[in-house]
Amino acid sequence: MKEQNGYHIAVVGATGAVGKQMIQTLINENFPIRKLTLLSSARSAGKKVDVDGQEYIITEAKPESFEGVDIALFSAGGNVSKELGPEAVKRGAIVVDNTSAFRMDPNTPLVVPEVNEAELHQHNGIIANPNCSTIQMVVALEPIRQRFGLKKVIVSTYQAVSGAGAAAVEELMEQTQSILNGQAYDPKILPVKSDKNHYQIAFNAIPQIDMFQDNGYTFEEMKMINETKKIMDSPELQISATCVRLPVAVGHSESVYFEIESGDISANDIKALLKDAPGIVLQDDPENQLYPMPANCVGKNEVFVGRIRKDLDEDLGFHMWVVSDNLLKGAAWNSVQIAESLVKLGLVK
Ligand code: NAP
Ligand code: 12T
Repeated sequence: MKEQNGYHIAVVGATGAVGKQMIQTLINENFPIRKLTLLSSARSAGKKVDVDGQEYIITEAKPESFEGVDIALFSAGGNVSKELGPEAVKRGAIVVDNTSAFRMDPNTPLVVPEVNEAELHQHNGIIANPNCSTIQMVVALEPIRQRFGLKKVIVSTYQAVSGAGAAAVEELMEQTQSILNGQAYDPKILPVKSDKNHYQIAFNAIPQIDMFQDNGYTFEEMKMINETKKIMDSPELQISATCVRLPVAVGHSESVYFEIESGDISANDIKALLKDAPGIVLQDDPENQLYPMPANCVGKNEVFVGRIRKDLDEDLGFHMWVVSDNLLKGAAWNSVQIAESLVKLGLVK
């Protein structure tokens, strides 16, 4: 990366699973960077990292870290965003926040550029990046909603451990090895590090992502429900979710049932629509066993859709399978895409 005219970018949580992908995505997308500031907690401060052949030193994130920063990409947990996000804004930066801290704040745009890029004009310094599972689902549903209307959605997810951070990926790897070697293991991270109990993830499926809420849904399920309504500006949408963790390192999969408002249409009509929709790759050819799988989506920015079928009983109902790299479109790429949109729309000073 050359010093050039461009923007001063800060990455908060630069040593994490998402932060590392943010740095890589900025480089891959050739984002115009004049200066790059890499921030973490005191634990990683002083650590050296290589970015495109240049050495950078990680520093501890503090209010003063944002002096002169144009765009700050936050991915260090909700508490860090709540504390330092406003400090960055105070110093003139635009914050793109990957945590759930501001997503449901009515004054904060919640943006997936393929769906609601224009919301960026309403920002007050902070723009929220939606939950990973929500992002890939709304990219696939929005073209359908626009053409046929959307009445109801029922989604079940099959989520990768990298969504829960670098330590969760390490736990899956080490636990798998221990089990194969016949050794004892002691789950410490999944399903949720701060919750009471921890369970085996290797060779298992855990129907808990994030903490349980009083209504019996997990917070991840409620994020999918509430964020989808906000992004699609559809408060009346009927939607429910079940979120499940699988022993997959990267790539979330989703089985999505949806009912359109009206239209005498076939599965082929949905396929034709999604084939040309922004950010989507259609992989749907049962005869040749073509369908999306996480292992084939790792490292790709797009949302992959397949297995599109009409429901056998409900005339307005359809099923589809949606897969994407949760660290890219689900997090780093969507954030960098928001930064690109901000530049394109002239919203960065
Ligand atoms: P991770 O691998 O555990 O990394 C956490 C990062 O945050 C590390 O860089 C860590 O730095 C930094 N950090 C922790 N406490 C900090 C503090 N007090 N001040 C400054 N930096 C601090 O986690 P991850 O998977 O990258 O996720 C990070 C956050 O992103 C999550 O908490 C979540 O809110 C959000 N996230 C969003 C999505 C989404 O759906 N869009 C997906 C995944 C994650 P050290 O190296 O110093 O510990
Ligand atoms: N706990 O919406 O554990 O910030 O996979 C995303 C993913 C929080 C979030 C996970 C999480 C978020 C997870």
